[in-house]
Amino acid sequence: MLASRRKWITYIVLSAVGLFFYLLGSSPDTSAGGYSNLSTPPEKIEFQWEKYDEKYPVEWMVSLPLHPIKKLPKIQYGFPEEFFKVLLPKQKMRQEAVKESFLRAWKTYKEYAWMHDEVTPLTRVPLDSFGGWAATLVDSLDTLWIMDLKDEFQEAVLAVSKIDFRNTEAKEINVFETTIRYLGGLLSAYDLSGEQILLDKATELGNILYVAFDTPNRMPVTRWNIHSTFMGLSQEANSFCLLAEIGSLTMEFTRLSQLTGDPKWHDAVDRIMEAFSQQQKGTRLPGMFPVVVNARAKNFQGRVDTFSLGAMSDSFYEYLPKMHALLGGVDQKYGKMYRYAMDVAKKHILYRPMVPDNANILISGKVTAYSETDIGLNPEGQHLVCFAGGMFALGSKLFDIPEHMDIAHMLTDGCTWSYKATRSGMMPEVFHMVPCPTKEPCEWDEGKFHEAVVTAHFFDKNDDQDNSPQGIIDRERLPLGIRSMQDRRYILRPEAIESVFVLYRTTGRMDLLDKAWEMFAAIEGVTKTAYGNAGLDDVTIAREAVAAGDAPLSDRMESFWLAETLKYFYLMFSDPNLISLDEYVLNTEAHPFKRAG
Ligand code: DMJ
Repeated sequence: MLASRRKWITYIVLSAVGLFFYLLGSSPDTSAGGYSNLSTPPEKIEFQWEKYDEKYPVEWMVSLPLHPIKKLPKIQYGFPEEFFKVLLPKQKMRQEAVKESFLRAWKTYKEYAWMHDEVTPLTRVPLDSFGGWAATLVDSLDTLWIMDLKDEFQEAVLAVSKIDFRNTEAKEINVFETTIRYLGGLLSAYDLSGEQILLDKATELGNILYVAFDTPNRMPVTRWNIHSTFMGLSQEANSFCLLAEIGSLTMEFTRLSQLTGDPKWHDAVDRIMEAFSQQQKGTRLPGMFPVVVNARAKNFQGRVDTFSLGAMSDSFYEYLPKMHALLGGVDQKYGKMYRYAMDVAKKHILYRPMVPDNANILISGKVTAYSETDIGLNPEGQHLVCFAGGMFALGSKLFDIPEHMDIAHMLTDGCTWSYKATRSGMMPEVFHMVPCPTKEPCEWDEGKFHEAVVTAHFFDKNDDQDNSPQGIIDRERLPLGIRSMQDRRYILRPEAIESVFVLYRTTGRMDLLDKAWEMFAAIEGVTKTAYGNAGLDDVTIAREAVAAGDAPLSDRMESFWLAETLKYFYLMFSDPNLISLDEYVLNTEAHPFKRAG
């Protein structure tokens, strides 16, 4: 009794903390815009990093590991000749449809928001949501190259040369978003094209971002008030810091060091990862880290004891195997940390949901660790966590863990199941299911599902409504298997197609081609506007309503639609040798970096 009261209190406190961060706009779920100062009056500053006097210079630097210790295992499936003759040509039309969608958005961006961060897909208005450095332009560079839009690419490169990263009207810089979208975009476009200006710009931005690491313990300020730094005020890392924001700067900073030969960026992020690796055993859920950590105290072991592979944590785990690949396996800590973390995630975070078709799927949830032995599962599902299938597939190949490939299949199928389950054919941002008692399959039990639906909607009870299970299911338009939806939007996110793509490239599972096409057709069918694609506010709206022009669309098209979602769809239907995973490793914004070795 006491324990369950304690759980409720903890749940309420954690929800309040979550809400606090959400309202602050501090979730790495970037739908809120990434900058919390959109409404504050703009103040133009020019940050002259060349004249910046470091307050806490490093005394020694870790050198950049250059040569792979051994050849890493092959990642991609060996597609047979027959595939190239028969199946691949059939994908051409699909690929063209994806390219057409990209071009529609790109043209609107060019015409109405060139050099701004985004263009709004309904009203065609420019929006500066990420520092005003032309986020869509930089984020899309490599997609232009990959889609063989070389003229548009050259025009964009010319425009990149005019971006001045020393100027921003934003008061606060989100270092993580700036790193994955801008730095990642520039580095990848350089890796693909060899255009020197792209590396020069990446270096300019890297030098500015390096100043965020000038703190007493060399942990970076992740929500960075660039104005006060410029005014000469000293800075400290944040004491409430999201795991993903501090723990996934590694790939971009390391790639910059690899390409320039200057080890300082790699050194900066290696210090963070060394600290994580030393503290991995000491958390409430040893092996994993809480979603909020204290960078100011360099304490990564606990603040809020919620653990997840999803929002606020995601790319921290994603970057462990990817760093192993990027460094050619030279640094052993990444593999070690990954295996440890995934053993724990497998045991506690992944769950099998009870579904009407008894599909063989897994969902990645959330847990709260009350103590090392009292660990409570929150059977949540998120679009953001759908990257995990791809991560398990990559990790399975890189570290030779065959069992992880089974998990990769089940997690990815869990996401495609969730797409198919809704009336629009798209997965909601956040929802809850009913977990089976174990990870073994369990039979569908309608009574149990109804009970879960009623409990989940206990606080929404209203005497004027039908509060029976069926009444709630009808009113909320709940698909069977989903007991509640906390966030009904689909905001053009990439994670599900990302896993479908990685799983397809690693296993050659051919049914994924049709699955991917179904997903694309659903998304394009509902979110397409004359000027691009717009996020959908409610995925439970039937396609017929949408066809009648009744889709509740929101006037936002984040840069990841062009940088990630459309790129993954395009690569899905392309020759598997285009951006082979044996040659490239993609950052969390889908920017391919050349692998060592
Ligand atoms: C992207 O910017 C990145 O994939 C990030 O890691 C998480 N979310 C968005 C897209 O959903």
